[in-house]
Amino acid sequence: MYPKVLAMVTLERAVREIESVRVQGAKQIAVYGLQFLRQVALEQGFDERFDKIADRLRKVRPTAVVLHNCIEMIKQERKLSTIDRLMAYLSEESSEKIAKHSDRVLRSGMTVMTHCHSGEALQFLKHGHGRHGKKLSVIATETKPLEQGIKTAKELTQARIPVTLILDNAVGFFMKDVDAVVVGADALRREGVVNKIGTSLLAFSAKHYHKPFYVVANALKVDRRKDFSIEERPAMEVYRQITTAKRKSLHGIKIRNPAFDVTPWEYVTAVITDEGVMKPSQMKERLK
Ligand code: RUB
Repeated sequence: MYPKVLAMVTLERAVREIESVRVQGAKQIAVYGLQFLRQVALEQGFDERFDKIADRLRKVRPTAVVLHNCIEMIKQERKLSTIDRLMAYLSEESSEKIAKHSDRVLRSGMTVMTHCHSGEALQFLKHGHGRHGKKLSVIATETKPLEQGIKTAKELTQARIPVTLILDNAVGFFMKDVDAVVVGADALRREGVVNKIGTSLLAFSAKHYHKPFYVVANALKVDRRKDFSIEERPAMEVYRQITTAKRKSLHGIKIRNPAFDVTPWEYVTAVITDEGVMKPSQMKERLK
């Protein structure tokens, strides 16, 4: 089915890296996918085998829209320079532009709550803390079941941002102490912001305590797909976190493990994009 055994092995490895969440976050998944597709294009050009490989990659984590949007553009233009342009945009240009808006959102001394591990949200916070000299502190949720929040906490600590790691179910307890919530996005849709499961609970809690809720997302996260689904991950990810003794008594019990949820626009204060800080009304207009 795939052209070369070598390419197939490598493809399967790329799929595993994304599927296992070792490569995670919508932007990183896209950058990783683009690097792989660049190699495929160099080897065999942009023929229909390229399309098959691209389609296989984009289905691995179907909710995140960036890789999908990139593949659509590549299929139209069929040029290496398109891949290079997209990689440059994702790796540098978009984050530099997003960072410029940190003055509009971040103030010195702020405590920010975040969820999961969003490369874009973290770059924004690190930029504000470092280059703009705003001393921030962050409350990071652990993010069950895969605990990407620990990755977030480590990364922030390395950037010398004081961080407190909390359980997901402590969000309501700590919300009164934060000045803002800043999260990333897998997709910006008409229905709202798609991001790691539990994000909507931060948003509901933020609204209750009158705290601003910001989403950091580059323009390739705009999602106009009709065919959209929330990825449901293996029950085992939930199951293996339950102690062995308790697991034995769980036979016959259904476990659900959706990876993302949708936060309706009415809970969002603004989306910080490389094209500007957008109000939900502007985003909705754009998504029409
Ligand atoms: C990651 C997640 C991130 C968004 C945005 O989920 O929900 O908040 O993908 O990330 P998972 P980024 O760990 O399941 O991939 O800002 O890096 O694009």
